Amino acid sequence: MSTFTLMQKKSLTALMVLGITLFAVSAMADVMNGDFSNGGMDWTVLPDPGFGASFPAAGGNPDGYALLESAFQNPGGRVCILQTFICGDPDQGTECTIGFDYFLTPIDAAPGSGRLMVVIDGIVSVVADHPTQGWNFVSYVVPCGLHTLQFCLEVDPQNNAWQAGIDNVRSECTGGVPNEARHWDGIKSLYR
Ligand SMILES: [Ca+2]
Repeated sequence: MSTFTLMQKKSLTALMVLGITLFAVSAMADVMNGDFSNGGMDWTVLPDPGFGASFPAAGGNPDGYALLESAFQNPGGRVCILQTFICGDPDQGTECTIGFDYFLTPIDAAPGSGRLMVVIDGIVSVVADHPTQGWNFVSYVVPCGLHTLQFCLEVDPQNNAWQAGIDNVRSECTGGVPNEARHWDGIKSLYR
């Protein structure tokens, strides 16, 4: 289960287009409440002391989002939000694309003392370890099927207050590479 390779893709709009293109063949399951329109429903919060998560109804991309925070004085550690979900049917699809929007902001912190991580089936990937501007997007490709997805804000000990935001968590199990993939550059322009 943990032997596959996580492939990080920075392709922004192309994957959104891919999702739209393949919607008809991948109607099964998905991340629940990935846009946080229902607060923290379907997400489990795992906070260390000095850390917390909340789900503001506004300020996301848009509306509700998950806000992970460390207190200024904290012993070091992390806060994670977690969800287990089924991305499509492993017999019908080859690739599950997991995408999300995020930001990472130092409130009062030493440079490099905080980082946002995504943990997919126990495999850790650092999403950001420096301040970001506005909302950013990233996606990962894993096999279709059952996955455990965590987002964690990890902060070094002592006087480091950071905030990280997560919104629009989504997954899509695709049945292979579509012909449209050859024309992503052309399609992409339609959505700009
Ligand atoms: Ca939202």
